Amino acid sequence: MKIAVVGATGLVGGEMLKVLDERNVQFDELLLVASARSAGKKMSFKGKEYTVITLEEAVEAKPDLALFSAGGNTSLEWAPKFEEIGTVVIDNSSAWRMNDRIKLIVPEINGHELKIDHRIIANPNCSTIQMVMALAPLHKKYKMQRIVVSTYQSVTGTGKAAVDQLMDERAGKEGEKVYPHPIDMNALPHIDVFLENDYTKEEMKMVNETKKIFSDNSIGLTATCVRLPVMGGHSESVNVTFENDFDVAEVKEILANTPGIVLQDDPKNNVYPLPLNAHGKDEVFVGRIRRDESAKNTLNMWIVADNLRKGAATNAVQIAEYMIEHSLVHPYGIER
Ligand code: A2P
Ligand code: 11C
Repeated sequence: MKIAVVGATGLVGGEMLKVLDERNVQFDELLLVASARSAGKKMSFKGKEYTVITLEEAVEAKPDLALFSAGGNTSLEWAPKFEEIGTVVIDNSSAWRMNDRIKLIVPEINGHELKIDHRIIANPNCSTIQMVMALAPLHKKYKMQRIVVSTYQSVTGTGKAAVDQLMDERAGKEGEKVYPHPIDMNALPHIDVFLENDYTKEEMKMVNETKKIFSDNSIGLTATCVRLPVMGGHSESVNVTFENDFDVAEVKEILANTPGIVLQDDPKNNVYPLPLNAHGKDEVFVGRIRRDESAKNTLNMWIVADNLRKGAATNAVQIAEYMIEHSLVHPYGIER
């Protein structure tokens, strides 16, 4: 088994390496891939030194599995080249998510959709993953009709350059600006680009990806996505209306018993999910669970997760594990 991490020098790529190590994913060979700018650079994994290679070199090396997190354009151009040589590509960018022939997977929810002929698999957007993780068990029981979500997103979602902008602003230093406004001491209601309908692409990712993951176009969803000077993870205020009524105590019990979810809901003792506490963790944290007293069958909750972990690297590695466990990767390939 030969695994490539494309974007290995980036924030998500670095987290993918950590998660591969922590979960002790078994492979014989590892390829660390980045742009030509980084080719030749040395990186270490499990005490062994690796030289960063280019995408051209990685295709030559014919990996069995490639975890991509090097931006949408890189994925659009290069995922098909790997697909052609039989590599299973798990892509963290938005490039392939809404393509009809590509599966969009959160293993706990729709891993069963993965089949042997799937070569490019899309990892959903981080803010979508954490929300659907918390909603899936409730949807099963009460059936969701409409979701209103507002996000409070970490700068790590934009990548290394954004973390640098925040730190430079804090230190009073000049530097590269990736946001159109200062981010420190600020809140930007603008994540990814604006679209024709005046929503941002991030907001529409939440709408469209949620429907695709649940295979249900009838779910109504509206989102406002906001960037904050936060590092540990994304937070979300979610207001969800169900077809059937619920009992708040039962909602808490369902969430507490769902693998991958941690219930943190003890307001009297100031216990609720926080990005500082979610940082570096794989779980999705849920709290502030309340009935919306202004609408029928409607619930409010607060969902926090490390966007680089379950929102990106952990979910991608879980997809890889699922594909390996279910013999959906050809380690020694047909026609390779
Ligand atoms: P590099 O470090 O060589 O620029 P982040 O989101 O944290 O900024 O990381 C982006 C990742 O994607 C980095 O590993 C970066 O490599 C990689 N990357 C960006 N553009 C390309 C490209 N054209 N080809 C390959 N890798 C790329
Ligand atoms: C953010 N959610 O926090 C974005 C990052 O579509 O994969 C991931 C962008 C994407 O800015």
